[in-house]
Parts: sequence; structure tokens; C-alpha cells
Amino acid sequence: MGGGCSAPSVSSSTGVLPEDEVPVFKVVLIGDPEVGKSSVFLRYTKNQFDYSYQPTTSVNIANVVRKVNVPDHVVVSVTLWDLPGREDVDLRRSYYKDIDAAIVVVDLMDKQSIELAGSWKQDILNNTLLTQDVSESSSDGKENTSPNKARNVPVLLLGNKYDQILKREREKADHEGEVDVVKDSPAEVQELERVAELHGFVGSVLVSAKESDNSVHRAMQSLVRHLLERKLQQKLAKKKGGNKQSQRKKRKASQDTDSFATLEEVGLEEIDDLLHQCNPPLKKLTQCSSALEKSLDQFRRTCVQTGMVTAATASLEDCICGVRDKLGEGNSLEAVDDGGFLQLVVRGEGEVLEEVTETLQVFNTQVVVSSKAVLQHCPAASTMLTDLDTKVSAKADAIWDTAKQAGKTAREVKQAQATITRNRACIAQARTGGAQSLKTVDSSYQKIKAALLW
Ligand SMILES: Nc1nc2c(ncn2[C@@H]2O[C@H](COP(=O)(O)OP(=O)(O)OP(=O)(O)O)[C@@H](O)[C@H]2O)c(=O)[nH]1
Ligand SMILES: [Mg+2]
Repeated sequence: MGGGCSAPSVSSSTGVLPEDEVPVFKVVLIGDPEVGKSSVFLRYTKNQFDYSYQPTTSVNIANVVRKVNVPDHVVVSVTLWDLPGREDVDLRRSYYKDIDAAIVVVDLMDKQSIELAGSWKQDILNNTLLTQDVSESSSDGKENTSPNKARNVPVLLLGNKYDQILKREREKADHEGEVDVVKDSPAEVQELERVAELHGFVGSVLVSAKESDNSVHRAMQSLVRHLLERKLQQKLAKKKGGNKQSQRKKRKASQDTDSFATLEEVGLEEIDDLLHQCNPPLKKLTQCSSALEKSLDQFRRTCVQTGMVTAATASLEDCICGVRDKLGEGNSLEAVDDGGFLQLVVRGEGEVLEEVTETLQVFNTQVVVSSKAVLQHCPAASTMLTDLDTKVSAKADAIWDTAKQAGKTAREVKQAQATITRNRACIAQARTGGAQSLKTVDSSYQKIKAALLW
């Protein structure tokens, strides 16, 4: 199952992400009620299916970490949002904030849902224009406020319940006694392809959330591969374009994105108190993760600049081996324990090249410092956030009572719920980033030890 139609095309990779970077993609599932969004969500996140229908009343969010080949193995984190089919446009718009992609789900057995797919895509277009982050700089250093940025959000069309189409076709063939007759694809499948082309979807895929046939998984993988390809191409374009002035501006832009955004308040005191308490550990996790990523990147770039390695995509082991190869007669490279991480030190009497000293200095002052900060702060910050998040979740469950006492309207409560959902997604994302940073530090430690063994 999951055949036919066109998946998003993935060209061959033109660049490679730093090995320690885990790209995070936010993807929303949208579409008419009862088409199977929650079922697709459940299949992808837990590989399960539920026959009963429970309309989704508030958004479901899950983080899934997967491996994708682009063409090397890349680990990506997908934050999937399952939105209610019946939702007020203001709330929907808030869920669209900072999305990387959207999936419009339709029920192949429901012709109307296929016909309405275009209006769901338009909904993304209209509402991402208002919410898309416009802080990113274009290569000329100007702020990119162009509507094209929002238009760029890839939207995939997912024809769900394909099992029912196949069942119907099988029954029809049995009834008519047809044997091995080559027929056109079912009308619904042709309609899906037509709608996808007409409205500029990035592709259309046939899936069944009911069957455990991997069709949902394959559709998601192809979308994620497509997103990765875009990210790689954007990185490459950024690297290529740019004079010194635009680079300065870019640096400033990246410093700006580092500046920590606090959680949004919801307007209910006891919940806001908890959210305020979340800000310091959230900031710590975000800053530690970002500093680690930058230091590794800086070390890699220094290795290229000082001639330790030639490829900008060299791994950490390649960099360390490159340094060791340039040590000169009579010298050796040693890893010395330093607060849970390792300093790299040259031992011996031989002369040491300036380039080697410079490279090791970047390692010892940047990579070591940021790695130690991750080890020191991330576990505690993450535990603190987990505890606070549990409290926020409990408060969110009782929000109608709290809000009633505070004299809030139903609309205000719904908005508060949406804000809590967004805040909790930020918390989940920071915790995933923190856990990933700890893994990176651990694997860097192992890699350094391994590189120095040879
Ligand atoms: N046969 C079949 N049934 C499906 C499939 N996917 C979902 N269903 C059924 O369709 C019904 C609706 O599925 P949901 O996933 O709850 O639909 P939804 O789009 O999330 O609905 P809302 O939350 O109201 O927007 C449920 O009874 C599911 O069991 C599928 O691939 N095949
Ligand atoms: Mg649902």
C-alpha cells in the first residue's frame, strides 16, 4: 500500500550537516474532521491504530526521532502536531507558528474531503503569512519579509483510508469475475493527483493508517527527506553567498536568534507563576545546546582554515587525527581528563606549528568549555523542567475551573489552552535538545579517545 501518486521529490544531497546537529522539524496534520489525522498521528508516533472515532478537541503533539538517509545517516527530530478538524481559525493560526511543513489529510472514500484539500492548503498560506518568523536574513542582509517565505512551506497531500478503496476494488473485481484485467487507477486516486497538481502540493501519497504496511511511515520519511534536502541546500546557499558585510549581518542575526525568548503568559496567575519558573532552566538548556553546537562548528571551521583537514564536512575524529598528523617529530597528542571532558595537550620536545597551537586553543577554550557546561547544567535543568511541565499539565487539565473563578470567557480559555500547548512544545523541544547535547558530549568523548588510540 502507499503506492501510486507522487511523493515529494528528493534530489541527491549537495552538502552535509555537521554530524552533531539534529535538525528539528515541526509538521502539522490538518484536514476535515474524521478523515484520519489522529490515526495517521497514532500510526506514525506509536505504530498503533484505533477503530473508534474520538473527535480531537485539543491539539496532540509528539516528538519522534528518526534516521533518514540523505545520503548518509542523519538523525532528525520531528515534532508532529495533530490538529482538531473542527477548530476556530484564530487557534489554528497560532498552531501554524514556525511550521516547517504541513500535511493535508483527506479521506479517499469521501470525495468532498479531496475537493476541499485546496482550501486547507490555502489556509496554511493565508495564516503562515501572519505568523512566520521573519527574522531570518536573506543573503544580501535584508530582512526577509517576503510572502514567498510563507509560500515556501511544503504541503503534502495524504490520501488516507486507501485500504477501503482496495477492498472495494477487490470486491468489484470478484463480483464482475475479472481476471488480470489491467484497469485505470480508481477515480479517487486520479482525483487526488489532479488536486495535488492543481493546488501546488509538494506531492500526494496513498496511505492507510489502519494497515501496518508502513505506508504512513514511508510518506513521512519522504517528507522529512525533502525537508532535510531543503535545509542542506539553504545552508549551502548561505555559505556560498555573502560578502563580509552580509556575513557580519548574518552573525548579528544569529546572535539575535540566540537571544532567549521567554514562554508566553496565559493570563492566569497560577499557571503564569509556573511558566515563569520554567524560563531559567529553559534558557540554560537552550544556551548550553546552542553553545555546544557552535563550538563544534567553530572547531571544524578552524581545522579547515589551519589546514588540519581539507573537507568542511570532516568529522570530529578526522579533525583530531588531522591535528595529530601535523604535530611534528618528537611530539604526541594526549587527552587529559578535565571535569568530565577532555583537554587536548601536546607532549614532547619537538617544535609545534603555530596552526596546531591555534587549533588546539579553539578546542580547549570552546569545545571543552561548552561540553563541560552541558554536563554540568543540562541534567538538572531538564529534571527541573520535567517537574514543572508535569505541574503545568495538571493545571491545564483543571483550567476550566481556574478560568471560571478568574472570570474568563470560553474563548479566552481556549486561547489560554493553545498558549499552554505552545509553551509545552517549547519545553519538550528544549528537553530533546538538552538530551541530544548530552549524547553529543558523550559521543565526542568516545570519539576523541578512539581517535587517539590509533
Ligand atoms: N478503514 C480505515 N479507517 C480509518 C483509517 N484512518 C482512520 N480511520 C477511522 O476513521 C475515523 C476517524 O479517524 P480520526 O483519526 O479520529 O479522524 P480525525 O481526522 O483525527 O478527526 P477529527 O479529530 O475530528 O478532526 C476513526 O474511526 C478511525 O478508526 C484508515 O486508514 N482506514
Ligand atoms: Mg483527530
